[in-house]
Amino acid sequence: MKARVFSGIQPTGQLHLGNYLGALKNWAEIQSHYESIFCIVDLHAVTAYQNPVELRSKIRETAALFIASGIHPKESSIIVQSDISGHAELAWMLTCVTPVGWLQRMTQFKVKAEKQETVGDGLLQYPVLMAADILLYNAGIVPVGEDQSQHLELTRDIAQRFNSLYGAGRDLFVVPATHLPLVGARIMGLDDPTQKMSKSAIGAHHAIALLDAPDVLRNKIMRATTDSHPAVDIEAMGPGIQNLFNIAQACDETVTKEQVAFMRYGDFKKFVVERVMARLAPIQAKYREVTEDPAYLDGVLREGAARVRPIAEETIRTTKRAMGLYTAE
Ligand code: AQP
Repeated sequence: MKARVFSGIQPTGQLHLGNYLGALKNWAEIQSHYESIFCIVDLHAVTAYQNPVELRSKIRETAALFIASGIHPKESSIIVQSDISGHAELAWMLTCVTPVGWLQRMTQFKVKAEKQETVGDGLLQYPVLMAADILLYNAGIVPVGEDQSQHLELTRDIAQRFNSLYGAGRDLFVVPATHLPLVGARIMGLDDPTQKMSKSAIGAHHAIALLDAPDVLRNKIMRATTDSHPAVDIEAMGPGIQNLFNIAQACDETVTKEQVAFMRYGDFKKFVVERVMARLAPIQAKYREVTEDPAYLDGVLREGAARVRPIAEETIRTTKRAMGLYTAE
């Protein structure tokens, strides 16, 4: 039996190169080795206010981008989180075994809470819902970018705590492992290479969206923040140059440091533009094809949900039984 993989992306903002290189590309590469479930995590998205009309369309856009990035719907199950009620149900059961101090320590919570006047409970609970997503399917492997490592560590802690409280000597939940990509685990913002590239950052030149037109992405890369050196010094790359190099190498694995040594920054940026364009052009073409037929996308999501629902229902049943909750005989 193949090990099970689970991962997800929020249908918020515009999916960017960090989401692709840190997550989607990795998913596409490993999917055939595992039983893979890839999820559009809309319940996570609403931990911050989302315009309902936009959210509905972003869910479809994200599903289409999964397929355009190389996720095969026949090989992997593509699902929407709110379509499977077990995610929210299990999250409640896990909430009840999670000390609030564990959640308050999460870096992402602290960073996001700082930016809000009133902090919603959902933002604090975010990593418990993420644990529920993974444990619902007893996924052994979770491919994510580096920014999610801390949440994964918390998922392991919650699983272990639940097992020891309710497992009666056995492991009810598989304790999952993190799978980081070798290159591209942390892509930084083009305008500020000390900050992770992020959908919610506001700078117009911060992120390369997967659906950016060629002239838009060229412009963003050519304006990327570097440093005052004239040419690439491969022994001492500043954070901006290092980030652009990581992007080029993650887009094209044949790229080496020697290839870019002593390149003047303008030429180096053109070199990066070419690698990014070559990587994104087929994704954009496939995206257009997939979105031409709305019924196709609905079918993919329906099929994915039908495939995983029995797994989710079984986990809910066994978890409820273990906790002594009511289950109809
Ligand atoms: N900059 C990044 N480099 C590498 N991987 C990244 N990921 C996100 N940013 C980078 C990975 O993408 C997956 C999905 O992320 P998400 O949409 O669920 O939430 P996020 O990590 O919070 O992504 P964003 O873009 O930063 O969204 P906002 O701004 O809404 O918080 C994850 O596997 C993540 O590691």
